[in-house]
Amino acid sequence: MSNSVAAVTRVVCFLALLTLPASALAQTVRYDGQRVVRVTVRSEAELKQVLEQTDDVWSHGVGVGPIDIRVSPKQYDALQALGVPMETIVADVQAEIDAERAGVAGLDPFTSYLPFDDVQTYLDTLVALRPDLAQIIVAGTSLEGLEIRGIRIRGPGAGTRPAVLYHGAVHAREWITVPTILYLADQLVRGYSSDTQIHDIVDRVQFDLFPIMNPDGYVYTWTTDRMWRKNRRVNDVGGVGVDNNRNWGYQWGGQGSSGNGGNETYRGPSPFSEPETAAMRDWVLNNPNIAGYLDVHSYGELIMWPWGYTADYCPDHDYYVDIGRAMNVAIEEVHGHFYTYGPVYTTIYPASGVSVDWVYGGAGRTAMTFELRGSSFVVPSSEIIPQCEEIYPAMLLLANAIATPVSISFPSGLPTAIPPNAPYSLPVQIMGGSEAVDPASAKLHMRPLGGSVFQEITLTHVSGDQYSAVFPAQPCGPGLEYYLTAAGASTGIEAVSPLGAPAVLYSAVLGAPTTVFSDNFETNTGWTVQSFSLTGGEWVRVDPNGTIQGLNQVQPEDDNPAGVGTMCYVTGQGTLGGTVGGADVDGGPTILTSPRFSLAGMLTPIVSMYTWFYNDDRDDRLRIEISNDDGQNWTVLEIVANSNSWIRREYAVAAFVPPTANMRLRLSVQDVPNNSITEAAVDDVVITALSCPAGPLLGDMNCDGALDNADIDGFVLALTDPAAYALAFPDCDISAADCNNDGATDNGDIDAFVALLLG
Ligand code: 0X9
Ligand code: ZN
Repeated sequence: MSNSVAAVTRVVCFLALLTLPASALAQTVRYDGQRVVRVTVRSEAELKQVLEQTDDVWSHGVGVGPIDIRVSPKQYDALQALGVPMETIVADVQAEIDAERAGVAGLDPFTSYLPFDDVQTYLDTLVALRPDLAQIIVAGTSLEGLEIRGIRIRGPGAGTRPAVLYHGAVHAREWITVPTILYLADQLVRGYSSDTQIHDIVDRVQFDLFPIMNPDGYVYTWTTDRMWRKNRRVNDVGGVGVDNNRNWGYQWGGQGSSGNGGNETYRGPSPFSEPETAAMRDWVLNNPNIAGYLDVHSYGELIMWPWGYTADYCPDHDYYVDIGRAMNVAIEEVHGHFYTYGPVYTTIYPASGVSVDWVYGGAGRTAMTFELRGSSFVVPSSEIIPQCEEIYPAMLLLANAIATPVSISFPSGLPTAIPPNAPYSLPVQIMGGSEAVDPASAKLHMRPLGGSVFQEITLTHVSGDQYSAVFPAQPCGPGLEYYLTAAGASTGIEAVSPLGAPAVLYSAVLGAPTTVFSDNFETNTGWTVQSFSLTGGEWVRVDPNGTIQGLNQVQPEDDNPAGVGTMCYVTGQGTLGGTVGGADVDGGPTILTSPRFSLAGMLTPIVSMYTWFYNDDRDDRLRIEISNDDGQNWTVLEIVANSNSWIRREYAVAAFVPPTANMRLRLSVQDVPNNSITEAAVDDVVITALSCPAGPLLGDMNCDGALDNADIDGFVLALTDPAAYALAFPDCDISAADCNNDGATDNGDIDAFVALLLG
């Protein structure tokens, strides 16, 4: 068949499909009796056995640990025979697909899923509603000749402005991504005239939104195979489909991509070999005002950023953390769903040739990616609306972040503690971005920790872009929360720091942090070990010998690298050249208990420590507990699951037990039943608290220890003639006159003094 005949046939078939109601489009690939299981893989050897029992890995980060795989009944039986721990995520894939298909109805993208053409029609509908705001954009053409269509939304007015590019359905089967893009478009178009926030962002930012980046794959999931992921390329190396999220040209071909054309993560023959990725690349390059990019996937509830190809942090990691945390909070506020955030490599798995790596590393734009809701690629249509509602504020947040008119930063960092009873000034840098800064607009907003009303304090302009946020004198105590704002001079639009404020805030304690207890385990400070029914792996203080299982470090080779020295406590010293099972915990528990320490009278005591915990089958835990009655009763601080790296943990003691003079900590581990490799370690235990300087008794001007009328003369003298006061009361502290605690001795203290005298 010639190419043109093929094309005509395709069009005819396509038209034939269009005349049918969507629900009549029955996919021809069926998944009867197939299920998706989450298997906990315990070793490299087991991983090989497990992968032999599936044709479709749903989580592409395969390794020791949990993985999701689709299996036939026969494969499921084989897994059961292997005895690997697993749970069923989807009981019947075909039933799930059938239920989804039965629900397909009408043209509303938020009550059920829409086929490719209906998505296009919906975009046309939105454009027709507000042609003054919206237009159809086409990034290019897919391999099979479908348009990659989107919608551009921007308020009136000439001139370029910062833009964002968002798209869904890179992976064809991730249907829930499509309505989230449509929902954003819908909100912006319909809300422009009624919602001032939408009006404002649509005037400032251009939104280029493409619901379906992979049209051929998406159509194929409707006509033939609901579980199709890639595009529809017939590969020269065999197999069908290139993974459009492994085909981008930054560090293409590395870890987490495949050279095998039949593989779900096939990267293609060369970077940007696919028309869909090339079209998106060109869209980014041809629109240099695109400053923010978002690639929407499912599933897993994740917020991610570069890199995918390496575990190293990208240069803008801190900036991404700021946005990621604000998104996490914004999402959780809507329906309580918690989206984990971090770089692709460590948050989901290594992946090379992914879109965000190129858009950030190759084109220099802010690039993020989501994994949406679900425990399957088939998500019930009843979840479309809540999904759209919760991801919408996060989508707006990225647009806001890239379009902030000015930027706020802290050249000396942020304080964790502020000295009490005296004004404190924090250096702030405010730089112009798309606009100059309005210096008078720069403000500090602060409130007592957990308070409800913010006090507004205008920043002092030092010079140029340097400002100073002056916190008024505050009494010693748990502290305060705050955020900063500054506006652009021409529009008055505000930037906030931290992003997402006031839902997200900075905080600081008031007082001098002191170390109550600190142990790096280089010497014996009196920790004790007690074990029950233990056959191996008792807590011991050593310079550890590392042990390895497959690719995983089981016992660390070194003590906590962030601390000093070489020693820490581990559960059984590894034997050099020995097996991993030879020195891990068997039976138990084995319990490590600290010496007694006192937290009596301490403000906001904090316990911190570094722990290591490896458990290959994920069913054992490391328990960290605290006692305030010398070890008679114990309260759990945390139950730690597998996390085989040195991780710093921190606990605000008072949130668990009232601090007393009889505190102890303990860590316990067991492997019961004894069926796994279980190793724990602990290092650098530090306990800090705030101490409040004992100032003079306020108002006690003759320093006789009592507050009475005999203090009046001294008070008057202190206010009117400090030098005379110092002469008359040589042993007393004039700051006792600062009765309103604002750091100054002045007329502002009179009312407070009178109030103190009157009791
Ligand atoms: O493998 C992928 O491409 C992504 N996971 S998915 O299940 N949606 O296929 C993860 C790669 C990086 N993450 C995103 N780009 N969301
Ligand atoms: Zn995906």
